[in-house]
Amino acid sequence: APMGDFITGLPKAELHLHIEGSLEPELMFALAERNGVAIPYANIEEIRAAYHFSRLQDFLDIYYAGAAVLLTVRDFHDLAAAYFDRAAADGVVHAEIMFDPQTHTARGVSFDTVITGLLSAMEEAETKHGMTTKLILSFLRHLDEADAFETLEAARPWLDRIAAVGLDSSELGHPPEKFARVFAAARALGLKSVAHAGEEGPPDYVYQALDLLAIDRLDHGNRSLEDPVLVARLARTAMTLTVCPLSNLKLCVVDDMVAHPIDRMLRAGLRATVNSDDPAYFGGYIADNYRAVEAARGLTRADLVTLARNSFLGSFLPDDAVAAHL
Ligand code: ES4
Ligand code: ZN
Repeated sequence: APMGDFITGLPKAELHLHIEGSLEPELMFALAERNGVAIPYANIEEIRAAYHFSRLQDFLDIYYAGAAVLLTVRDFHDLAAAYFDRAAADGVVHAEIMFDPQTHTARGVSFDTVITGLLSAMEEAETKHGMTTKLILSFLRHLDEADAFETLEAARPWLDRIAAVGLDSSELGHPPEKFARVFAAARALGLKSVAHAGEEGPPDYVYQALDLLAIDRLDHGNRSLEDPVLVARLARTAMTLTVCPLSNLKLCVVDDMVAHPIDRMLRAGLRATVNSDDPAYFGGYIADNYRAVEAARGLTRADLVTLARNSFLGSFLPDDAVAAHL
């Protein structure tokens, strides 16, 4: 398909990717065997068959259970290496990947084990694929503020290799304000910040992420469209939105891909980007996400170029590196 080749060949940055969400059923099964960890599936087909969700929490329950097979430095390396190989094949030349340290420290896997494996795969990807990479430490918002502060403390020896903090997991009932002090502490340490907001949560959560967390980038942000004043502010401030179309479909943030708002976001002047979120769970990597909205919404080549351009503008690369990609 000519448009598919155009999309794959378009150099792009991935800005919204949970590395734990890139754990494919094949690797989950292999790691379960390698580590002697029991998983509630008899085979790979059963794993795939479990991936039907009607809301964010349905997915999160399965995603946290799947992560239980990740134990060693090598496991985290293999997980991330598989993602970088797949992303490179989709034309990703820069990737900013999120990880959820608390998912692992809660199971007795140390912060250092997790980050050592991820960093080694990042270094390898830079050499093997000529791509650049950055790491984002994401706090789990269903846990309390003290747990997030402990996680930030565990990150202290690694701060020169962490670009930003993030905020993910169950959005409803866990507003950004809960983490205002942690984000202020992270900013004081020189970290940038992102937060999931407006995925299931209301526009008020997006205002909180802007005003109380001072985020540099907004993950999802779909429900901002319900508030024209908020849309105007996001456009005026050139806030990057990391939109994830296949995730939106699987988690019922949109009812149908033909109703996806990606082109409305662009027409409203928003700096929207397309990303894969949890590709092993949502049915595709970044080029699949571009193709899905291109097909459903009739995006033009100029729109696709704008989306890819926005991904570099919204990245945490230094200005000269961004300019080299435009
Ligand atoms: C996530 Cl799609 C999504 N939303 C919130 N938290 C997450 N963690 C992993 N994927
Ligand atoms: Zn996400």
